[in-house]
Amino acid sequence: MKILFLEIQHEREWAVASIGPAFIASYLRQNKHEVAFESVELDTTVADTIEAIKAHAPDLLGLSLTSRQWQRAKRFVAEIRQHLDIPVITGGLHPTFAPENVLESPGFDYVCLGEGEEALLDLMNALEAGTPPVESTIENIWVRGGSRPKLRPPFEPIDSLPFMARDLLKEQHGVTHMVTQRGCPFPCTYCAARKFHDLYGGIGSYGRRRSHDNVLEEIRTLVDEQFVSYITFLDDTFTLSPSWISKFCERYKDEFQIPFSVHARAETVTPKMLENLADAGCMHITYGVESGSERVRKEIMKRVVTNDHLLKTFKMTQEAGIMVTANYILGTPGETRAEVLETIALHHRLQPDDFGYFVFYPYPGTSLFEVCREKGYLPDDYWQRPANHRETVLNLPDLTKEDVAELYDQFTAIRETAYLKQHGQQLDDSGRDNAVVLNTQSAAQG
Ligand code: B12
Ligand code: SF4
Repeated sequence: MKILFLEIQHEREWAVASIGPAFIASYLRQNKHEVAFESVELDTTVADTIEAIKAHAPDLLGLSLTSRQWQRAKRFVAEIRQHLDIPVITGGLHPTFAPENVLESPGFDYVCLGEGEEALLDLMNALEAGTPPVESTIENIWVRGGSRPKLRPPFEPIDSLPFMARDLLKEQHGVTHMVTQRGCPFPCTYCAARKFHDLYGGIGSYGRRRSHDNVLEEIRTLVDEQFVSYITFLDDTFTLSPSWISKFCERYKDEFQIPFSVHARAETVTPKMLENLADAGCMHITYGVESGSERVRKEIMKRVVTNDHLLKTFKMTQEAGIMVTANYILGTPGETRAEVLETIALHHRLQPDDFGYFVFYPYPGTSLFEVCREKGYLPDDYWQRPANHRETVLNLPDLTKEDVAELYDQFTAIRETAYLKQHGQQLDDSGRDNAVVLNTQSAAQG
């Protein structure tokens, strides 16, 4: 049986958008199913997509969706299904935390809640056997018209998952993406990623980390098979466990000389850890700063780190020879204009090598989404609007839309000045999108 994953590009094209499907693909292949990916580029029409689907001749269509991809995916699937009678399943962040909204849209037959490897295999086996589920009897799979399914526990042992199907990813110039863990235990109220922990509450722990042997074996295999120039560790908080990091650094540097980057939380790093990371080849750490106001961080975002701690951590990281990216969020519910200005002030003191700035967007399932809903800050057409990080969708009492736009422009101006200083040339339009020019991923809203 064959599944075709449609990779729905939106706004700008992302170099790698299908980590989840690449994990699933490997697992399905191991179980004798066929998998293909088809990228729906920004200029790809529905008619082009239909032709591409026909050429692949799949038995099932799969889509992995973040909230940003959702609006375009919804339109495409509705139209595709008017022409093709192929069942559609979707999974990933958005369908997991807004399943009812997805299943209300025409064309979607199944939503996968949470991890997809075993659930999709069970569904494909059932479809292949000619017994498609009519109720949500397969754990994690919500059938259109059925009730919410039970969840199976998170996959264990995580080391037994096959390595991602890299042949399906569009990794370029030897830049390789690695995932060594699933889950992040922190309580950040704006974060969609942490909601997986809540989803699995009572069933099993979502937080799992691969063993050093397993991670190093994957890198070894890659190095044997292809040119690897740089590794981007995509884990939400790579520095979660000091003992894991210490052993990893020791073994990694003995075997590889490949530079890499990670995402971290300032509270989780120590001078010794930074020294070890730098020694092993870590070139770049992205920290979520989010706000310059300790009140906003503590009361609204549930992040208790102090500004002093952030300043020390940034200094320590740069002194260890590691470049630093800071990510900021502006326009959270309850934040004032003066507090956003505190973020700008802190940015000037932190002096990161690069930074990303994101207007707060209330992702379904997050605590702050609930706050916005309860307080009436969400627009009436919330579910019809595309998610974005450039302008606020909220009707906030303490910050007007104009305030947020003007403050966002202040960040853009700072960025342009920094960029001109560094490169001596104008930013082109493609470089303006959320300032992800040098930065690949926000630990916060990205
Ligand atoms: C890698 C990553 C990226 C990469 C690739 C993104 C992508 N996948 O599209 C890059 C750098 C390009 C990126 C960019 C952005 N990202 Co990003 N990113 C991540 C990150 C750190 C890891 C995702 C990942 O690969 N996880 C590992 C895999 C194994 O897990 P998974 O994706 O959940 O997949 C499993 C299940 O969900 C399920 N599943 C997934 N898809 C499918 C499909 C089917 C058919 C089935 C059955 C099952 C299934 O099975 C998988 C295996 O078990 C997550 C944080 C996180 N922990 O999820 C944020 C995250 C997904 N990103 C986020 C955001 C906001 C962004 C940006 C908007 C950032 C910005 N501010 O500009 C952009 C836009 C990206 C986009 N395409 O919409 C949010 C999404 C929130 C939401 N509700 O949509 C997250 C959750 C971060 C956060 N803390 O809130 N991102
Ligand atoms: S924002 Fe970062 S540290 Fe906080 S829960 Fe999400 S991934 Fe973890």
